[in-house]
Amino acid sequence: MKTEVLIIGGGPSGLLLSQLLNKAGVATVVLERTTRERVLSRIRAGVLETGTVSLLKDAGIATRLEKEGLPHDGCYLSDDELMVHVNFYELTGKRVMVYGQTEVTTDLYSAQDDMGTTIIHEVEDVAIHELDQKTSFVEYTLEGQRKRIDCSYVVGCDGFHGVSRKTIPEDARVEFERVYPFGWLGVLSRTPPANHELIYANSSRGFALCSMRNENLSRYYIQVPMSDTVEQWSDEQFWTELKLRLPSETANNMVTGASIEKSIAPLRSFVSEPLRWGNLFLVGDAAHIVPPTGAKGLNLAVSDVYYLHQALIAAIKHDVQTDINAYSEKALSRIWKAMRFSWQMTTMLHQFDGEDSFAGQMRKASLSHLARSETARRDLAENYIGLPF
Ligand code: FAS
Ligand code: PHB
Repeated sequence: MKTEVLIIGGGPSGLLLSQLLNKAGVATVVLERTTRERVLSRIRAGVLETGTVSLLKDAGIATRLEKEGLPHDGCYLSDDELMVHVNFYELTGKRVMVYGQTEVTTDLYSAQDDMGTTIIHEVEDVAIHELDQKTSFVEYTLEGQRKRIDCSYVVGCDGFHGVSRKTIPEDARVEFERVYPFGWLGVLSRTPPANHELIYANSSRGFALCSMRNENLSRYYIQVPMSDTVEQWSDEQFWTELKLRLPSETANNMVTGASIEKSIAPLRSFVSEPLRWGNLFLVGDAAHIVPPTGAKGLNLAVSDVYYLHQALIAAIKHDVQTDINAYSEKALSRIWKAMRFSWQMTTMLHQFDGEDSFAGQMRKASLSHLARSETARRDLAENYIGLPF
């Protein structure tokens, strides 16, 4: 088999890249390790930046998003009883869209079905070869048969644990990492959201987040030690602890209910440079991971797709190499700014093991400054709605 662009990974970045390239007449094949059902069962991101929404519109998959998505003009940050509203729309003229990553991936899959693109599921032992030749090839096993696809380009959209980043020789990679000593215990419940906009809560007991998927589907998180397991947290224990971390008015009015999903996600900041190795390009979580405190994970994957799809179309359709040669540097410039914002939000809102009382005071001072300074709120708003591509 032969194709122009071989995409490894059928998550949001792989499917969005496939959608945009096929719309421009570039042939692709997507190799996905697991099943479509498994991909669609993941509960991940919930907030879409303005740039993400417009690229999804360009990709022709925003119809349901425009109907069911919840536009949010701002969010709240709380510190015990203090509630600070950051009005993105007032401060930047832009807003964000609350629409789950699961829905985005569902919309991408159905658009890809309509387009009749090639997505091969349940592949095993993917191996990438001859990246320094004009034509590369990728091998994989499907139902016990070893297969091969020749291609002009390979794009690693295969997430943090994928094969593509590790195909770049270790001595050619520079990796930057910060592992946080806590995780997020997340709960999904068929209950009305605690607030009309998100609340990022700092408290003397640790971080909490009140988010949502729609008017009757809420998503909540609390910071927990990495040693915790989901089994240790009954629904009742979760709701009790969540309420203790929120302003009392929000806690008292909150509607609780049975969890329909409960999981613990680890938090890390990670970047691997460069994003290109011969005919191989890295996109999304294959190249970088952000703590979800800044709602950047999915949105960063989308901005990588934004840069790379344009570069690949220019190279394949018009034999222009400029953008493809500039991809790594251009994408990394935006990645590092989102990395900084996510790290800043995480350190401002979480308690760290063994920290002294000074650290707690610094968090309180940051939130008190945010309450009083429009400049500080504008800086947060500009980063949260997404820096320009
Ligand atoms: P993904 O990891 O989504 O997709 C990679 C795909 O590649 C997967 O389908 C995988 O099965 C496949 N794959 C892996 N190895 C392969 C191989 N060798 N061969 C073929 N296929 C292979 N972001 C936010 O903005 N907000 C959040 O709240 C948030 N919560 C998260 C919670 C968790 C538990 C995790 C893990 C991530 C979370 N993220 C969040 C980040 C997340 O949304 C990612 O940024 C987003 O999924 C990135 O998309 P992709 O780059 O497509 O990677
Ligand atoms: C979510 O709704 O899952 C969500 C929203 C904002 C974040 C992280 C997660 O920063």
